[in-house]
Amino acid sequence: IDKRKEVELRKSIIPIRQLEQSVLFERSTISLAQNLKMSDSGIIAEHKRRSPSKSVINQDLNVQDVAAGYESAGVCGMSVLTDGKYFGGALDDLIVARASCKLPLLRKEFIIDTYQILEAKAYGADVILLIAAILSKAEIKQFSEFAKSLNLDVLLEVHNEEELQKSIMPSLDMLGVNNRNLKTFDVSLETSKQLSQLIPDDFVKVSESGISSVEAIKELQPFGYKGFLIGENFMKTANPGESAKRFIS
Ligand code: IGP
Repeated sequence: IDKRKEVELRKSIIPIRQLEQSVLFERSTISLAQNLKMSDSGIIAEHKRRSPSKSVINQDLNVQDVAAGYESAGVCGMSVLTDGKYFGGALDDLIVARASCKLPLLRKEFIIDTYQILEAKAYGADVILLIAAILSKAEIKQFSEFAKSLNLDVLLEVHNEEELQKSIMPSLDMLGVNNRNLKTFDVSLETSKQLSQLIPDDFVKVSESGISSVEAIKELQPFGYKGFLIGENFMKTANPGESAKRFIS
């Protein structure tokens, strides 16, 4: 099932009005960008059951335990994959995470419609991800301004200079550089290092994917990175919270 079809089906089941009337829609959001600015560790810890590159990572854990574990480890925020097809996630994972911790939550999703941003808010997210590789400049502008109007933070993800240049605009809070090449699935921290100088200082810089050691973080910090999005390295262990704790001094 493709994303467009999925979104249209969801809309037909839960209309926009209903999302807007949900309890969590009224909640005051927490800013991940602000958290990252004040933090030393900058860890954004992800819940991810599987991925296209790795297939199964961990199917045995409760989102509840993972969220509570990340929170007690002292991470800055949590990312929750809600895509089912490629990552085995669901919107309900977001609700469960919301009920289990007070961390700012990122809805990790392929956002192609404002409806998904309303859903993010209604299911307890504080932050949305926008992926430059799948959006036009006009869409990035429309979606990020819409998210800001709902008091959600926006993390914009890029893989290369071209995506970065088309994306820089004031309605973004954080710029994320994905170290994973979408075509080959190769990861290289060099991507973050090379693109860092092109990101204006008014955005919080986040390095995403393939981070598997504290040394990697130490290596990226001099390039201005404040946030580090880590999934697999924590999720492949039996206790992701404990694993995250080792990254925080
Ligand atoms: C986490 P890793 O290598 O630590 O598991 O990566 C995160 O960066 C990755 O899941 C991710 C992602 C995405 C997933 C980055 N951008 C976009 C889905 C969609």
